Amino acid sequence: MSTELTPALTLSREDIVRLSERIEGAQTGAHAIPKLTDEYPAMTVADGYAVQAELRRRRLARGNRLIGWKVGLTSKAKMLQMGVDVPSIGFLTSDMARPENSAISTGDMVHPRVECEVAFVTRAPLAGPGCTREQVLAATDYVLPAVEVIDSRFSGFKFDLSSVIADNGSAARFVGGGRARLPQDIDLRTLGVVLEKNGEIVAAGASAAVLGHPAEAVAMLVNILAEQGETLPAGSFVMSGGITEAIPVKAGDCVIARFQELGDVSMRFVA
Ligand code: OOG
Ligand code: MG
Repeated sequence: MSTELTPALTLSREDIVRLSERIEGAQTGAHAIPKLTDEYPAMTVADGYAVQAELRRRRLARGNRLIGWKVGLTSKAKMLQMGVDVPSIGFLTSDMARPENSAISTGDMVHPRVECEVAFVTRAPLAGPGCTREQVLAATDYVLPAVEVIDSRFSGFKFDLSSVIADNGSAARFVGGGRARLPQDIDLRTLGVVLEKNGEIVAAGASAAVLGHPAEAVAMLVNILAEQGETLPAGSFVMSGGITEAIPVKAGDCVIARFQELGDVSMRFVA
């Protein structure tokens, strides 16, 4: 699996700004747009990250705080579901956080889906290249269970790697909860998770589905950040990627992710 940012940029600065405005418009208007590669077939991964960086700059300029990062497409189930087999990263800001047990509105999203993820909170800075799982575990304050609500801004939830990176990895909302645990107190590979929607089990898996060990995904994130000249500061919240395939949700749905060792994370969706 290569995450190298080659070939380099093909988009002009004007294109990057225009595409970030287009994605931002789709986000705020909750309407789908064609994937970016329909118009820019030569768009590269580096172009995608340039659009994402501009989206982040604009989000922070509006007063939102950077809380951390997400890694996506880190499990076989997710890669198969989306037809993209290279992990990608996206940023998480304060406006995307939702409390556990809360009502999450679907009216301001296009076609939301939920994913069960192991989240990490760091207590020391991490920098790549060459960041390892061991370094991630040593820098981890605690782990906790999380549900990510993803919402591709692209029609039919269909995209390629460059487009989904530009769209901030479909990031929309996230809920952390359950029980925080020290990483050394549990086996982070064998954590089971059961996802229930309206009382029925709709997905189940184990944490090793995420690159063999979810801390591996955090190391990959740090190394992708390094390719962009960035590091992961202490106190970051990082979601390591969906363990199972993502499940669509609509207004009226109740979702509970039940994690072994880490407890439950629940939410309901309203119009
Ligand atoms: C891309 C984001 C994937 C994950 O956990 O794998 C992701 C998508 O599937 O829309 O967040
Ligand atoms: Mg995810």
